Amino acid sequence: MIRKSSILITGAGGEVGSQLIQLLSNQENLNIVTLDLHPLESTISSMVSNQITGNVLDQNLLEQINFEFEIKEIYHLAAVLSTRAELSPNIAHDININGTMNFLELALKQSKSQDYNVKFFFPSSIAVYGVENQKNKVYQENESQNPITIYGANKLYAEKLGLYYSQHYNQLSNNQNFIDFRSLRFPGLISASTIPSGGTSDFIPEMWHEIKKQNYYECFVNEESRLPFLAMPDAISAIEKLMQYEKELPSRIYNVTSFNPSAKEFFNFIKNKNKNAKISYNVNPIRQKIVDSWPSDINDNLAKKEWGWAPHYDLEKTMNEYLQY
Ligand code: AKB
Repeated sequence: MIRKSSILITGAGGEVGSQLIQLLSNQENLNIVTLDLHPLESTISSMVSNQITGNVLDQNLLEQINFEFEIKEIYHLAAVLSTRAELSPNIAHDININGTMNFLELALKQSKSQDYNVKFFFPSSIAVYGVENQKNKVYQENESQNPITIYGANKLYAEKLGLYYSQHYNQLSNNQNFIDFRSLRFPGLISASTIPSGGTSDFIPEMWHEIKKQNYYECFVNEESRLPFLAMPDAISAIEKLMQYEKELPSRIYNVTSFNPSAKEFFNFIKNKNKNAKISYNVNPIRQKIVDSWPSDINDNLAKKEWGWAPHYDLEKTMNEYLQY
């Protein structure tokens, strides 16, 4: 074989990337190639075949990846999250859009050279939604697509790029090869082992980790703030199930969720376990405005219907079995 048959994970050092590597590394004869700005932690790097440290905007690097590997699947996780993106919309656009475009183009090149539709996983977000009243629930994926953040706008446009490369491109250019784009609109994610940074839904995972460490958390949004959430194991199994699904996926882009506590409700769950837990609220107006524009709940019936999605962890299970002190 001229090129090593592999799967490629960008943003591999992030919360989702490191957990995804742990899952995929259990597969026999799977060469995992990773790309991240920073070297992976040693426990994770030991699970991958090739660790590349570099930038998703580096065209020479992408040429080198295309030359060396025969890529069957791409998990493009590299992104600038919502709060951090607001600090520099240009950099966010560059990474979130031009970076994604680079890997869609790589996937198309690989599809053509292998005569095989490379599977492309794209982590979208509830940030694509913009609701007038935070208490609003989004019932369908085509509702309320009015993001107020550059991150949400980036994720929405990147979804459209994915549909272009997986549907319209081959129709317009009667090209036989295209990519098999699949996307999940992730809610907030909470991991027992890692803490997110740069996101706005971070107040829930931060609360748990900070109180675990010092019995206290200063929350950057008000106590009524409520967002849809998934426990990290469910997020990873949703990616696995969606990418392994072999029947047709008409919609390609799906909401997934499980529980949606308010900041106050989540704190009370922690307090039940840790009587010494304390919280204060120091609202950051920008982050509060972002949270208030996101729906307090989303409907994931389309994912349940089209590929059998079903979360394992509700809030009770998450607090009693996954987030154990
Ligand atoms: C963020 O807060 O930016 C992310 C997300 C909800 O997409 N965690």
